[in-house]
Amino acid sequence: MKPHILQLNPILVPSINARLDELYTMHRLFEQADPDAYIATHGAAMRGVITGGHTGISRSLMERLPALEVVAVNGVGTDAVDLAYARSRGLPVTGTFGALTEDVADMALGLLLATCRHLGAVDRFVRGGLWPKFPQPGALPLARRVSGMRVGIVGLGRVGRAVAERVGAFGCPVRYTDLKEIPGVAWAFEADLVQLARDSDALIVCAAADQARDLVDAAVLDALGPRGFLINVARGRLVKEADLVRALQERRIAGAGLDVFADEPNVPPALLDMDNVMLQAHRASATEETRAAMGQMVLDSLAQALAGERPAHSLTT
Ligand code: 8YV
Repeated sequence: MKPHILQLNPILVPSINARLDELYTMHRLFEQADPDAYIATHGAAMRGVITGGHTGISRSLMERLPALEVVAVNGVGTDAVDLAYARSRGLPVTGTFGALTEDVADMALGLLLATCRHLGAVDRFVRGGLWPKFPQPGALPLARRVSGMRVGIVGLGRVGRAVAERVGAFGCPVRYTDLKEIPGVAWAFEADLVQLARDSDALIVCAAADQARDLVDAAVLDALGPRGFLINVARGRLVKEADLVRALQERRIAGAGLDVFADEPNVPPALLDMDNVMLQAHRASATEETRAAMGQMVLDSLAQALAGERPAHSLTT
């Protein structure tokens, strides 16, 4: 009999879905009209869970899955999984560590370039037929140069390093902050986030959210200042969203590029009308290449755990 697997989020790679269907009896909770009733009926059979980084899995759902042997996160963020509870049950929680680094760093660069160079606002200007109506050069404000700007990285993990390397190629001096100084890296450490913001033209949030929230607040934004930009490709709750909205409204910072939000898919309405803000829909890892690699890691983790081995990318066991 094929093992039963509960899937909480869709996977968008057909070959991965086909392989899952070949190997397992798949229970796709997101297709069920009444998820709660579905768990009540089928929960006891589930040996594995597949979830997304942002969705994770609650303790209460894990408690309803007594036969569970593995939680495979199709992502790198494990902040939405109750890791302590998983550990107490000896459950491996796996991630797709390393698979999405390059894409997330690319997204950070895309947001930085788009925000500083007004790509979204000018795209709307051209599409809206405004160029022929306002052909004079002064119709659009001057943008800001990315090359050479001082970049502060918040969280020098895999993604933070990949961002630092990329902006290095743009001639940007880089400093970073993290829980502690990381030996052997080329970039200067700054323990104090407010000081890092003061010394940066752009602050790029790349930190894990397991132990942190509201890192970037009004004090940090004021230190970044009216010529500073904030980019976030990590988690929305690392930034105090109300403080960010206010700082943008009052032009206390120059602009923001955001892929993540505190209450996805809801975006603070005030941001929608701002031309100095570039918005994405939590898309940093959403390329065919990366999602295929992530899906393969999910398949590997399930196979290893269900064969009684410790999954290579387990965080908890
Ligand atoms: C993914 C993420 O969008 O890796 C993470 O933690 O949040 C994202 O890269 C998500 O996990 C896809 O399911």
